[in-house]
Amino acid sequence: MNDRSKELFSRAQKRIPGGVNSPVRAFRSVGGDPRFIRSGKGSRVTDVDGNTYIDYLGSWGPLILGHAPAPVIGALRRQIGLGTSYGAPTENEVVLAEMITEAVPSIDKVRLVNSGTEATMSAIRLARAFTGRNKIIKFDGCYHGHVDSLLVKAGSGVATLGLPDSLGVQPQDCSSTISIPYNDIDAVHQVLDLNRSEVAAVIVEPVAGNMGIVLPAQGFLQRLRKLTREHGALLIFDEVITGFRLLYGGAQALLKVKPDLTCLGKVIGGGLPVGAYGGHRSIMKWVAPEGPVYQAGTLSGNPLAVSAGIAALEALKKEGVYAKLAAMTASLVVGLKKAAGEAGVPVRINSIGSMFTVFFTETEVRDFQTAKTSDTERYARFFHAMLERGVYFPPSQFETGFLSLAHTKSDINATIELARAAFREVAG
Ligand code: KE4
Repeated sequence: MNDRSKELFSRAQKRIPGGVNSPVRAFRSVGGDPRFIRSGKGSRVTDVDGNTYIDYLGSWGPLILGHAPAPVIGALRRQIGLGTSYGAPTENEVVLAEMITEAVPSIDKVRLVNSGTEATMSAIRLARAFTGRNKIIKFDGCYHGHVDSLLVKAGSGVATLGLPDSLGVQPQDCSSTISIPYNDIDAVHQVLDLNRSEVAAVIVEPVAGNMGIVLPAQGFLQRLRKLTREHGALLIFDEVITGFRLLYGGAQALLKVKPDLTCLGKVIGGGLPVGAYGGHRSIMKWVAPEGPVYQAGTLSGNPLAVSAGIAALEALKKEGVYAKLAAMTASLVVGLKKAAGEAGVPVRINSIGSMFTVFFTETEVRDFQTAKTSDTERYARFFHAMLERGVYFPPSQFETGFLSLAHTKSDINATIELARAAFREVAG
């Protein structure tokens, strides 16, 4: 029963575009009406009709500690009585910057912003200024926020320049952006050679999370690092999802590849709005007011968001945190694969650390083309079959599921049991 959600959704659509403040929340790719959430605690969320769900969305990544974790709530309680924003530097911004630079060796200096989009937008501007070049290479299926120059659909063939992927983005906004297939290192080589000394940067999700999970092929990132260095282009890792999610030092620590610039977000805000970009001091010194690359933000380094971020990172520094998350995710994945097999439903599950995606396809998913072989209609039916049973998966085949430190063995076992029934339901 979700009458109250339905009523709120019809009210919302009168005053908010699509009734939501971010498109993917509207359930358009899975159909049906979104559930309006009233509260979250630990591994669960409760909607306005009183239905509770084991939550694998985790607010699209930030909630690695689960909902309303005590360390973050405590930090917010201590801060809120001291005020919410001063528009002046604070000690905690220094503390968070020191934690990030200590955790990520490739980051000597870091600038806090308010979203992942601001982080990638600023990193691109900085790369263009630092190199004196214009062109950007990105990868099909990777999403870096709603930056005009990165809202690009792949042009046909590897050499053609990008085309706008949204109305309102002008052709000239993305005519310097080339989008090529993820994991296609030969295409990278070809494009860098074709655009010799014109490419400012290559921006990549080191583990892609926005086409569902797609892992970098063996050696892909290492060769990307080598090629960009040889061509004088900067390598930007968009770790908005993977930063402090896959390891305390992010995907770059796990995969042992050092980018020139890193974009962060989600986890480092502990559930409040934060983004960040950082890198080698020789590059970061170009950022205003130290250098000529302008970037600003009224609430950048906001005391509430920063105190939540510090509390979250302190909790993640504890011994064994990431091993526990990976082990729990692995047992969920094994159980889901078995449940799908018993129901005769072909799935491919990609996972790494505490991230996973159930693709409804028999094809190995290694880039956007293969991800798109998935049966999105069957995914939609599976999503609702699980939702009705009290399990909240991402409302899109091309998104990532997340576990948190609040998920328990009984959550995992219950999810697998419920999935057994859901897979049977969608088998036909
Ligand atoms: P935000 O501007 O949404 O904070 O971050 C943009 C962004 C940048 N880079 C990566 C790798 C990202 O995944 C994102 C945002 N992720 C999406 C879903 N995967 C956020 C959900 C939404 O758009 O509502």
